[in-house]
Amino acid sequence: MTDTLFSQDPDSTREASSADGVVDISDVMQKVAEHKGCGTEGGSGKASCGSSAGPADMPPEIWEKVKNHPCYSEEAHHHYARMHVAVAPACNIQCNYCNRKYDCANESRPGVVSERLTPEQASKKVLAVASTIPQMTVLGIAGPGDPLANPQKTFETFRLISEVAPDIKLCLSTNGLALPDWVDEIAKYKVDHVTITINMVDPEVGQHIYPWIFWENKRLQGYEAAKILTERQMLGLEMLTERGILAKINSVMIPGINDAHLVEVNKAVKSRGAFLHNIMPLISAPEHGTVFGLNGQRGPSAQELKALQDACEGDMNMMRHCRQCRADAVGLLGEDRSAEFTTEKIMAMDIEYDAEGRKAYQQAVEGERQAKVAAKAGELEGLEKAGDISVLVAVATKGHGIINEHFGHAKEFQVYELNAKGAKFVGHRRVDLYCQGGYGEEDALDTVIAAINDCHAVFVAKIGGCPKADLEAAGVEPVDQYAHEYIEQSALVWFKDYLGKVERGEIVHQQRGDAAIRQGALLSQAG
Ligand code: CLF
Ligand code: SF4
Repeated sequence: MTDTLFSQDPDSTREASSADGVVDISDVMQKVAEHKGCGTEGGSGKASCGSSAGPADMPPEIWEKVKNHPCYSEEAHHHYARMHVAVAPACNIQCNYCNRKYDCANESRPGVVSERLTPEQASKKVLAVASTIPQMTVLGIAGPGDPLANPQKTFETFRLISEVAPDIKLCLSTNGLALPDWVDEIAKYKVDHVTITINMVDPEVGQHIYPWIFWENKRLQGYEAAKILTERQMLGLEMLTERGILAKINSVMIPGINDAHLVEVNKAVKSRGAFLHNIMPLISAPEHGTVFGLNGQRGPSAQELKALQDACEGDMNMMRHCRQCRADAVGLLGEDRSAEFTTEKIMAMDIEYDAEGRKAYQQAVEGERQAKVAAKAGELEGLEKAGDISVLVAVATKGHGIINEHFGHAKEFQVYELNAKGAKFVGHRRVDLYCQGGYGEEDALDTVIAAINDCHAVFVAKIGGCPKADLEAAGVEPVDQYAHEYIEQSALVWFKDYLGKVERGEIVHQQRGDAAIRQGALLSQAG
């Protein structure tokens, strides 16, 4: 019976229903808890869903939903892409980290503005992207305002896309205020993945994040506004859980305002059946024109963010690979191909939707994934000598789980934690490009070093002599001998070599310091 809880079959939830047809929420929560299955340990073996869980770690019907969703599976994000269509301009609340000139900062970082689309244009864009990028498996609506404050446009877009491209998963992100009113519509269109941004469960905290909400034709402020918002968010989450729709919770970590409180948020959403919790850093710079940016409210450091994610991981699957992407993002999570798909270019494209070709491509990707997992498993032996030693390493990659990017071309570094349990993805760091048209930019190198300063080594496909020397001077070992090999396998080989040197007394293991999360203007439109 529990196996059917998350089935796409709308009849399946009836098995958890009482005689009058109303689902017993405590019954559902119990089943969710039993069915998380994927554990919360992270690490190399049985990893969390937000990390790299595989089919052995969860019920098959949940695996089917997450296996090629780049946000719901960390492992999938190396191989599969998502796209957003910016069809939802209006919003029904105000967040202090948002400037309405830009996209919804809950799900798309501030600083870039999306091209607004009609549902018809959006549908055409999805076909254009799907026929160009066969690994694009998920269509998300994430703004630029709140999708459920624009329900007609949002659901018309879903309707059109499910007709022309039924193999594409549908996903949406909302602030939750209007969610309870639309859960049945969400289920009707088979939107299997819903994100709610929940930054507090206590209105005392919430009033410092939300200056107002627009509710029942009135603008409400302060404590009263935050109280209604949290009640609606919790109700919406429970309703999603009752219907077997996977809910992810995004939370923005705002030091001094909700950082300590997010542990309570984590407990509250877990107890209501949330599948995954994504704690993201506040991005606030004065040039974004947000209340927090103008007030000088800082975002967390890399280690502050990791410590909070680690503290919550004991209770729940944590997502650590979010790129806070824009409302018209296209591509793998770490890349941005939106400039290839402007309305003008799409309208000029000759589009042929090749469902069979997409399927064949995705089967090849599955083979690649399995080879990568097997390679990693082969290096787990001998790690016990790590004892309490744990190190971070940064990796330059263009995707596919391979070290395949030059140091100077990297716009971000992926960060892995290596310890006695294995290798685990724990985050990424955006950086300024070091290589600017053939020469190295010294200022950019300083920001790269600041961004990976908590790492012992940086794995790259290639690196020049100058940055190599500067990295070494900063205590970060540049490693280029694993070019075009699997990330986790290579990192574990390097780690065992590191442990051998410690054992033989050739080096003394030392913890590294903290690192900076980049705050300024982020990736350019051209990506
Ligand atoms: Fe988009 Fe969000 Fe769906 Fe993903 S993004 S609506 S769940 S398809 Fe993903 Fe982007 Fe992070 Fe969002 S990386 S901002 S979590
Ligand atoms: Fe901005 Fe999104 Fe908040 Fe609305 S919900 S105010 S669009 S960040």
